[in-house]
Amino acid sequence: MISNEQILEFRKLLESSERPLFFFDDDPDGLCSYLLLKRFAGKGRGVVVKSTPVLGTQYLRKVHEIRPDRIFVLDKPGIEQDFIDEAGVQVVWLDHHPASKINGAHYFNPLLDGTNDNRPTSYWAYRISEGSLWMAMAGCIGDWFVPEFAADFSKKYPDLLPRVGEPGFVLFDTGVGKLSRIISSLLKGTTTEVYQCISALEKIREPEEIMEEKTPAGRYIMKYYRKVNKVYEKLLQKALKEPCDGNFLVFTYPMTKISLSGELSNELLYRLPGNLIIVGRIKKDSVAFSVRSASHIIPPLLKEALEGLEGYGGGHEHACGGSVSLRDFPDMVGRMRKLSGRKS
Ligand SMILES: [Mn+2]
Repeated sequence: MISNEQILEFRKLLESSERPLFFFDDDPDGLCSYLLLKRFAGKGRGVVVKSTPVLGTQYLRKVHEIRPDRIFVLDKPGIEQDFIDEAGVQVVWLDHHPASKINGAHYFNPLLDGTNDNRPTSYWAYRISEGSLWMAMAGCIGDWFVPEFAADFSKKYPDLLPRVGEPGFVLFDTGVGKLSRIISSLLKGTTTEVYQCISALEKIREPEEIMEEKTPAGRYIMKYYRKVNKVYEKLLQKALKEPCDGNFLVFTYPMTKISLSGELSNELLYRLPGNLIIVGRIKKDSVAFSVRSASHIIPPLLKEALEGLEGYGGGHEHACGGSVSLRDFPDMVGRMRKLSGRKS
């Protein structure tokens, strides 16, 4: 876990920064963490790190342009050592992915103490900021996690969460789950679109502005969500018709402008329980994929399935992602099927 002392320490690091720069992951957990911490700090710039799990040296350009006095990295599974060495200012890293070895960063990760506490980044950002409950809730449920403050949330917003339940139920069958999926949709699109959506989201004080389209920012967000959701629904309906034997489901779709693999695999896992789910987005010569399973610890399986193949992957126990060459994708799927103890 991250101790109370560390929470206070993080707060001080935020308060004593004049020009904080936040790099964050492109999902609701990453985005909500950023919004909570930025609102707490009352200043700062945010840069969304898309399409790579590791914050690399290509982002130093942003550091040189924005000239921060401290860098905060939120919900990214990795940072390149060269990025830290060349950033020129202190790097503070808040994350909950398997802990990595890194030098020179001020590293906050609940897994560092050897426990299996992998509560989401937005959970810790909420503890640090004591900010909006709804934003913390949307971030946590986006990462398939129901925090202990869900009960408070349900009391405050009964329409958005009539009762506390399983993560899948909350994410796909309640209002706050929809709110989280709306926030997720804002990160799909071109860089310009994404930053316009984020700045609209920064104006929101209460969820009803979005859910009931009560303010211009809320209407803007809903309009964007509906556009993304149209593409998503089409893919979901197709995936649900895919033959599956109750154990293993593979669904691939051609490169669209937006990646929806993470969201699709989550919903398929919920709608078709018991399956190991692989969703792949076919690019020119590679496949970007998501793997989900409620009953398997995925990272070791995935590591073995990728051995000798041209690809990489990793993530959480029950949710992983990665990329593999188009040529090797069928091999990887075949091995996953075998390794997961399923019929081949
Ligand atoms: Mn996360």
